[in-house]
Amino acid sequence: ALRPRAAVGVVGAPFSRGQPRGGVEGGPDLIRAAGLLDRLNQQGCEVKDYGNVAFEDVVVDEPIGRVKCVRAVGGANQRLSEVVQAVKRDGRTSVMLGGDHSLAIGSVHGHAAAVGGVAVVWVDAHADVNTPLSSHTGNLHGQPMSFLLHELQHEIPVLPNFSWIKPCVWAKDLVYVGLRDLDPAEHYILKLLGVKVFSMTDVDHLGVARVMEETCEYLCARVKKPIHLSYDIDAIDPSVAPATGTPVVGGLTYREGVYIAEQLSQTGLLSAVDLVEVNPLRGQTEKEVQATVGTAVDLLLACFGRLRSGNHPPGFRLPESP
Ligand code: NNH
Ligand code: MN
Ligand code: MN
Ligand code: MN
Repeated sequence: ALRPRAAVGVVGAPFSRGQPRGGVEGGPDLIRAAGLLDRLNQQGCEVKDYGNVAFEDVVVDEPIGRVKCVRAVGGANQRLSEVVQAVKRDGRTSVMLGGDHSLAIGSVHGHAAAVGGVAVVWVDAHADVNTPLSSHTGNLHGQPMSFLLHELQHEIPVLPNFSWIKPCVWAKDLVYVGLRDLDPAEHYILKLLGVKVFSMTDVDHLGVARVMEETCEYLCARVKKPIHLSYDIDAIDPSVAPATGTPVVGGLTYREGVYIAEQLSQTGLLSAVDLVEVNPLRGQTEKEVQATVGTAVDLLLACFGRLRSGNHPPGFRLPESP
């Protein structure tokens, strides 16, 4: 049987203004240099590189309340949303390489704008659902879900360069996996909205297999919406993926992290993926950086059908005996 090759569109988003630590803008080129595109091609994907999004520099960007770099983050995400929409209109699964997690605003927005409603699986140590008013750090990478959720719109103040954003995710279409560092306001919001959460405690209690079974059942039970996977590398334990801005102990193992990607790939509904917060300047050694980047690549390969039990291409033939 001729299975159509999975079409993938890679978008680099070298942007770091959603948080204070420089270096995360080096993520996209580093993940490409580790061979992501060749390896996706080798495993049967048809890959197009859309290059790195050119973000305008915003020179004057005074904080608004506590929130930092509002205009830069708003403008960058507006551009990113346009590019992700183009990738989806080209009929490809979008792969957005960050950059910090504030970029999920544009990535999810663009995905939803192109395909209609989406479901979101957010794999992260953090919930990133602070509102601009609840955030204590003022970092927008801790807030992207608040701009995307319909149910939170009455909590969102008017911000410069944010007026283009349309909320596009319903709380019932969101699942978190890997949480272990929530702010009180975030915990309150997730309880209030009844969001499905699999914290690290749930991973310990149920095991990752049950967590993913329940995640896929939950998302596939109703109308099957295309899935947007937003993968923050800090979901993975810092012993495996140390080169990231806000490492939190007690994270997913490499195997749990890959299993999550494998299972979401098996749903056939993965329509966009973000891989964010790889920061080469946060590794203590070159080895730590390479371990983090290698993990990021393996997570992405698993998203596109790579199985640890092995794969072979559709018309594979053994060499003929002479
Ligand atoms: N909750 C904190 C904040 O809002 C930390 C967010 N940091 C992250 N998120 N790395 O993934 O600033
Ligand atoms: Mn995050
Ligand atoms: Mn995080
Ligand atoms: Mn806080």
